[in-house]
Amino acid sequence: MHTHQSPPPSPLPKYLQENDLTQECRDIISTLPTEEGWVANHIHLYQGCWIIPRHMPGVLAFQKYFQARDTDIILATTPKVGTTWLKAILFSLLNRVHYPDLQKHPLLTSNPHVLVPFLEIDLYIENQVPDLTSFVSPRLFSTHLSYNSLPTSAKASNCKIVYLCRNPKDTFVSLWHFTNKLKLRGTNSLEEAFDKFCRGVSLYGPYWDHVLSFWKESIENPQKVHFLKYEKMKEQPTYELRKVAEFLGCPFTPEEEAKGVVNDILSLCSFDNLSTLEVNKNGKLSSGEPNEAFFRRGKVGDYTNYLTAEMVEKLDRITEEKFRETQLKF
Ligand code: PAP
Repeated sequence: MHTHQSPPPSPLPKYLQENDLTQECRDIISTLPTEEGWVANHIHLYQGCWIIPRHMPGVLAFQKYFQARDTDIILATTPKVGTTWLKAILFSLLNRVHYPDLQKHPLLTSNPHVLVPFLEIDLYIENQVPDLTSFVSPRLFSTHLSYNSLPTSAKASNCKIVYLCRNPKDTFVSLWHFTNKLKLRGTNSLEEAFDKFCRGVSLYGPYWDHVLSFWKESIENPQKVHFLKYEKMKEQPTYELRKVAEFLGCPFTPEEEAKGVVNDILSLCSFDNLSTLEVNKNGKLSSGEPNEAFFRRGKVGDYTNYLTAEMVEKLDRITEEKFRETQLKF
């Protein structure tokens, strides 16, 4: 007689599971500086970037096996700077010919993270050598790795990188909320999280090193890296979107301008539209994060509701010091 017993349900959502780590990963991790994590138990400093154990196999495989094509487009961000928004915008921009009917657009039924997967967090975690044949040119991917940690082929090829950043105060507040939402028990105190962020110990941080790595490349190689700010996207969305389209070699035609395609894309991808869709209110990513966790307020300056004057001053001071050699201002 067969008794079919299903395995007991895993108590942990997938984004917290670490049991798939290879011995190679465990060996590398055991040599790395370690701190207490924001959601996972631990976070490790790998090649100057703080990474959680679950992402390590994906990071290693991405670095080892990814072969960039000259036509590839990579959205690079540090977490909580508007990645989800830019994924939606880039997907709509690049696929606008395929989906002229906005009532039937894939963004209405799929979260942007599904349409534009992370290389190291989605594709190369699922499979050491993922099958990318379903991606047609131009392939659109995303990454949270800093410029210095990208695979050689991504740096050496002519693939294009759109980099999005956001002021560190809103980024921190957004990260604090997000990680508290993902934690199964308790919350990170604002003060402790703030201390970690200021010391650079945040997901894919230090925040400032991440921004600087892409900023430097965007100055030296503006054909390769297009540097964007969340605040400017909010302030002048049509101007910024036209610039991105030009950078990616797909500028809006006069006919498209006349038809209002620029504004159509921006409306489709707006916070109000995306955050109220059924898929984003109740859906989940395959890794277990609820889609609604990626849509909180979507505003500039929300930090004023959370940070004390001392915290603001401290973060401003660090930012000024770190970005002294640049024209970067927030
Ligand atoms: P990720 O890096 O983990 O993918 P990411 O999308 O960068 O996260 O961060 C989410 C932030 O972008 C949230 O900011 P908040 O906490 O300050 O509110 C989220 O609200 C905001 N966001 C998501 N979608 C949009 C959108 N369409 N327009 C503007 N902001 C958005």
